[in-house]
Amino acid sequence: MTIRKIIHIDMDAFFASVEQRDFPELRGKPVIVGGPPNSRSVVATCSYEARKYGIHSAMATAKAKRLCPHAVFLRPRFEVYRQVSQKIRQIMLTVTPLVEPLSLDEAYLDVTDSNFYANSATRIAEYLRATIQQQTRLTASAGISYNKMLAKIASDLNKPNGMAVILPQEGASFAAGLPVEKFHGIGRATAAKMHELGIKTGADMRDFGEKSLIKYFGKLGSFYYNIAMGNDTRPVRASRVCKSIASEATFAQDLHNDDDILAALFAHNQEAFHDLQSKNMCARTVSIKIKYNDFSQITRSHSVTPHFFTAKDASLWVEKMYQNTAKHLPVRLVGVGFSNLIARSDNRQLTLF
Ligand code: TTP
Ligand code: MG
Repeated sequence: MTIRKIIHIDMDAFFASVEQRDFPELRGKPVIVGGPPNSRSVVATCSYEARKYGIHSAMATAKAKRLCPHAVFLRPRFEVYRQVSQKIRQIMLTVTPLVEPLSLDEAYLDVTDSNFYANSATRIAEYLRATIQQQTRLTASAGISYNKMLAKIASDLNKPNGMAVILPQEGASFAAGLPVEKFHGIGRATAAKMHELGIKTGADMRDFGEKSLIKYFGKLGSFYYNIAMGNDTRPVRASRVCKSIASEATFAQDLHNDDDILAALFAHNQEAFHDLQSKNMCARTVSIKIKYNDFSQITRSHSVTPHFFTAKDASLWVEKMYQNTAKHLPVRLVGVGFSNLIARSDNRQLTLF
């Protein structure tokens, strides 16, 4: 079995860093993102300046206010975080299609077969952190190892704005020395139960033995036994592939003439194609959809090989398909969609290095 190369990327103080980026007056200050401090809400996250006061995610905002009365409390702006998240996802997809997002700010990448930087996972991680910083003005930390569990633990070792590598020959002893509560997948209740059994570290877990772990923890016992030795065979699962991309809209007033309808179709073609590109995808099929004022609807599609290279290529077929529609009723909606999607090859990116 080949040894895998897994990278775990995790943005630093994500929501709070976005706020400090967008509002420079907040930089260097304790910033808390979450519900209002006078409510029963909790802290989503806080800046590293606020962490010095002992504030952390999931703490009651009222408590955070007591610990640091002069902190700035902000409501989350999810729309902005989602946009940043998409941007970092795109950057990740330039080095491998095997990207598994865990949350808005975190993902695993399997770069075992990546051609970048002579297949050096460390240099790929450096490239990702630098590119993320360049394109989003936010810092990320990275962990590099031969499985998901160790990569995730490694990304925490030099946080913020740092990275760490756990090599194959180091994994077992690293896991042996790790307190049980530091293993991801061992929650607070399980950790407490292990403590009662005298299990404090990975080494204790290993010595306790697989059979006994199964006896006390059921099926998960085997998983615990394996992670205790730094073994984790879970594959990186690429995020669900997007099946189609479309742009459409209903008109305020029905359109009657061909030129106007075609102009609208071209605009949607442009929009959908642009969306496709921003997701690093290519499409083999283009479709049009037209709804008439009697609420009937038609769709037409056309496929090419290997795929559409430009919006113009697709628009030629959009026009042809429209001209072949026989109906001549006023139109209330038009749309253009792309399907049969494939990931854009990385050749273009490769020349950048
Ligand atoms: P994390 O990566 O856990 O935290 P973080 O990025 O803020 O800080 P760190 O530098 O330690 O990685 O979570 C990412 C975002 O998810 C975080 O910015 C806010 C949100 N979040 C919540 O809303 N509630 C929570 O309990 C946690 C843990 C995170
Ligand atoms: Mg984070």
